[in-house]
Amino acid sequence: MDQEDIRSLVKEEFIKRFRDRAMSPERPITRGTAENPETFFTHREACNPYYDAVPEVVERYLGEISKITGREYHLFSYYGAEDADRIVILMGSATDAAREAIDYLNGQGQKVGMISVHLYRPFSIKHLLAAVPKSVKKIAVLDRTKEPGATGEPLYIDVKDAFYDVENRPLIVGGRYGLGSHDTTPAQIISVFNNLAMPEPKNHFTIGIVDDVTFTSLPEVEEIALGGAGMFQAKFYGLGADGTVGANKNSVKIIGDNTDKYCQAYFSYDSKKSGGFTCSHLRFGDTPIRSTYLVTTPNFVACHVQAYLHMYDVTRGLQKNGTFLLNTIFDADELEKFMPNKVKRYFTQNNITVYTINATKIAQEIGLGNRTNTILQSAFFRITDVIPVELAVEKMKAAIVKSYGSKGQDVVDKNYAAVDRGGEYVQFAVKPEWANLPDDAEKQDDAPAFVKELVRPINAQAGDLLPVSAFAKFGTADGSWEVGTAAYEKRGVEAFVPVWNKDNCIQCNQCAYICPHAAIRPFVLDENEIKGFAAADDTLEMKAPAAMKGMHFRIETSVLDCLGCGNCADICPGNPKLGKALTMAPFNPDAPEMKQEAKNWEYLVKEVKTKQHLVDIRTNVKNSQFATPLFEFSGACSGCGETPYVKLISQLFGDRQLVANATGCSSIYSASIPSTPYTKNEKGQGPCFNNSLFEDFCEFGLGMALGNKKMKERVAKLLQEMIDGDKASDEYKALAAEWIANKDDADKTKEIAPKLRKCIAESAAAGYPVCKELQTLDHYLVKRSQWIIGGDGASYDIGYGGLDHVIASGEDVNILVLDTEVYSNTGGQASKATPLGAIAQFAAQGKRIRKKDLGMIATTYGYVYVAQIAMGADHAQTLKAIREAEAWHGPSIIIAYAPCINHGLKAKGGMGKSQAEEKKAVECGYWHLWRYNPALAEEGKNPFSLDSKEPNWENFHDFLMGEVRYLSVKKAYPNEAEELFAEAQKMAKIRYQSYIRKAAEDWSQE
Ligand SMILES: Cc1ncc(C[n+]2csc(CCOP(=O)(O)OP(=O)(O)O)c2C)c(N)n1
Ligand code: SF4
Ligand code: SF4
Ligand code: SF4
Repeated sequence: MDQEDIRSLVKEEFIKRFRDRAMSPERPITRGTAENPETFFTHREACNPYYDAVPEVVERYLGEISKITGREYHLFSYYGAEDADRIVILMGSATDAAREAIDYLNGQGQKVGMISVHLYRPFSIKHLLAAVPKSVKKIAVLDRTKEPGATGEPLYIDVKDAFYDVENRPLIVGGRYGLGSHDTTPAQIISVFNNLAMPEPKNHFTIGIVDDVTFTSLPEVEEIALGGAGMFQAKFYGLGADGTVGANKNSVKIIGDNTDKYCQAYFSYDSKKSGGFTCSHLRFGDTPIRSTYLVTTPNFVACHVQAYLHMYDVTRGLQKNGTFLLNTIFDADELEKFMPNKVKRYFTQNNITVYTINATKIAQEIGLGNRTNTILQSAFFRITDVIPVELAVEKMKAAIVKSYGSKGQDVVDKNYAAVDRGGEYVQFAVKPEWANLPDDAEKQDDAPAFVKELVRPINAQAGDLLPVSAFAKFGTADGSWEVGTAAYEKRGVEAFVPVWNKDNCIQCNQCAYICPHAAIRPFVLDENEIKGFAAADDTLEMKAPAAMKGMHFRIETSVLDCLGCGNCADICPGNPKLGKALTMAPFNPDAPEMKQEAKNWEYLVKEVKTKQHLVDIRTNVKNSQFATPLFEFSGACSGCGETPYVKLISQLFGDRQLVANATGCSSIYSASIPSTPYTKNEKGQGPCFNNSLFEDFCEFGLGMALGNKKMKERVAKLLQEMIDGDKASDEYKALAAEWIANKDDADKTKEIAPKLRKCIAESAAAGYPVCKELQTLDHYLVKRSQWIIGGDGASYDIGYGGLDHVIASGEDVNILVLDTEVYSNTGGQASKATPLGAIAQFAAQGKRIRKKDLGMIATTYGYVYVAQIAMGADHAQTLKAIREAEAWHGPSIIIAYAPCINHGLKAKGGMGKSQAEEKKAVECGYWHLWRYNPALAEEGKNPFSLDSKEPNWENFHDFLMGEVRYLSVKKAYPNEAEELFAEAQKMAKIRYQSYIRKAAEDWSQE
């Protein structure tokens, strides 16, 4: 419909009436009144006539729209057989899947139909009853929601109510579908009609899942290829950021723009921020495409990553006589050896034509590095012939000029070559003898059942096949998930890994300190442990710290968990004469030396005990890294600036840490099923994480802290009862008194807790009731470290009211603000932390107002510990701030600068320079390091200390030009950009001056 058509439906008079009701001092009214009990109810009912009128009005306008468009719309639209005996009632996108199912069943002589609901509230019983054919005997109402404890879901209850007074009313059942965007296919709708055909259809059913616990699910029906004649369906499996998705978007555009074909594309991803799994679902057809679900029965599958043959069920649903394209570095013989039996069997049984291409090699030959996408796109067009090859080639080349023209002819030519060489695919012979191959034996390892039965199938993209019992079995019904599952992923997706040269290593542990993925660590082996270690000769003898003198030191990388960012090698100081101790080398998981590294890692994490108890891990950066990270291998982007902070906190306080996390990148990389990077130490202790909402994370954490405080008070009360009673020994009474006196001291409680636990257990066993109760509460004995973690969007904007409330509460909580200066998780929208001049979404012309100084606001309370940090700029200041914040027995807030992929680091190595970028940010005055420690005020000292040096302002502009978020302002708005940058620098200076003034305050007279 165009604007004029819409205008013809709108009466100016009504718009005027609406506008006349707007607030205006020219004709004032009062709204938002407080209303007392005697009037509210009566007054509330006065609006009824307006609601009552809505259905008729909407129906009338839908009629008008139908006249204009030729498409018929009603409040309740009927589709299907006029004399249907069974119908479904539902609303939204699944109606299209239902339409396909209905056409299919009616084509087979059944009589089925559907009511799609267009106006849900007000719900017009009259219109519904009029829409249902009189022939209908049975109805299934489908709701895309779950209302635990209700007698049924909302639409189902409405429909039942609608038929309450109807004579000979149909039998009505209800069911749930598609929760959490679970795909709803025609096969699932067919199962609903099958259910209705039963003499006693199941009520309160589910579709699309297997519920083998409460048996709600309907029997599955095999997916059928629907969607009309001539429909071409394709699936492309790729690796996050490998260009597969971009190439497919381009293919759809080419086909859509240059033919009469209808096109559809949908791209699905896992929760990894990069290097994850992608699957592109494409449909092309000669008739409109109504398939509102993923491609389940492709004619064509392209697998761009050969390892996926083993990891995912890439042939699932591939139609008989379909086509499969594989990017592989293997020749036919090698591939035959590599290919799983299951895949071979499928190819033979279903007469699949298989092609292979070595796009990896071709890309390298052309000089495109690992960019295989254009080669594979070209191969797709050539193999499938969806449109004439010449046209496809012409259009792909035109798109290349558009995308890369500005980068020079050389880049254009390389991509042209990629298009031309897409024809270098060969057919791979499928052998008849594969038809009955047995499945390959499953690889055995010592992973726990939770990982084998739940985590791995989900990682293998087969989570939709798991039955309800798989979840129920492991006690996940309340939403809890086992910690430490990320360690079993061993993704091996990076192109480069660091290689350690012991001769150049000065044992500073900085590599481990800054690694965003906890993939590189120092290991300290004693005489026993070194004996079984394969790389024993490749270790260094330790000279310091004293407690480790004579032991053996090794820096080891988990090559299968590293994301190849390069930050470790970048910051490694190495030996001043000999050079760096870490260099990045190409990674091939099948190379013997890499396999050995993986084995070394295995040995070191399993057989070598932590030595962290030998030193005080809080004293300095080096010592901190002897502590085992209790946050490892998260799904964050390679080189993420946020995760090193999260990891460090887990090392320092993880054994007694609680985390209340805001929604954002940190909640996604910290807790996306099935991957949990938070893990536990040798004693089974570790951070306990929970995520509430984007907007209430601080209140959520405060709630945890208050609950914890209450329980500690209860413990203290019970211990006092023990002291006052006559059942415990004097020794135990003394211990209890010591705990009460020190219950907020982390170190002391850690020391007392084991002794006290023993005493409580003994007394409980002796039947002392107070101790029996104490025993249930003894996990509160060690002082907990309460962390509240969120991004700048959560902290500066959406959750700011709560943050302010929580720091004002005076309670002992630690807030970590991961400041990426944008809403990173949703693609980089501007927040109040976005600095003036930066381009972000919603600030497309560069932000025009300055960044909020959240830290300075927090200092105004006086009793809040505040720090601004940037790990890459000052390792020691970061450690000190985190340590002080945690030690402060009141609220603390740490604002941590975190480079992010949304910044577009221009430096060679991109996010591999995220730590270096933090350094530059501080050196040029873009970011400042400071701490406000209220403990100092109590001693009559200035609580504010400015930790970063006088910036080198001349580098400010260069710093901005090193990031796309600023550089693109210059490109888009050349006239205004310099002015904006100058203003940005001015704002940074104003900020800096405010810190200088604060640092100079005299507190001696306070
Ligand atoms: C009330 C609400 N609005 C929007 C969202 C969608 N959302 C989820 S995370 C996020 C951005 C988070 O940004 P930030 O707090 O800066 O954290 P980051 O991702 O940068 O770590 C948004 C907008 C939401 N979850 N809740
Ligand atoms: S390359 Fe990056 S992810 Fe790999 S060990 Fe180094 S810092 Fe960690
Ligand atoms: S950063 Fe370099 S020198 Fe320091 S411990 Fe790591 S490898 Fe050794
Ligand atoms: S903060 Fe940025 S770099 Fe880190 S995971 Fe999120 S998007 Fe990636």
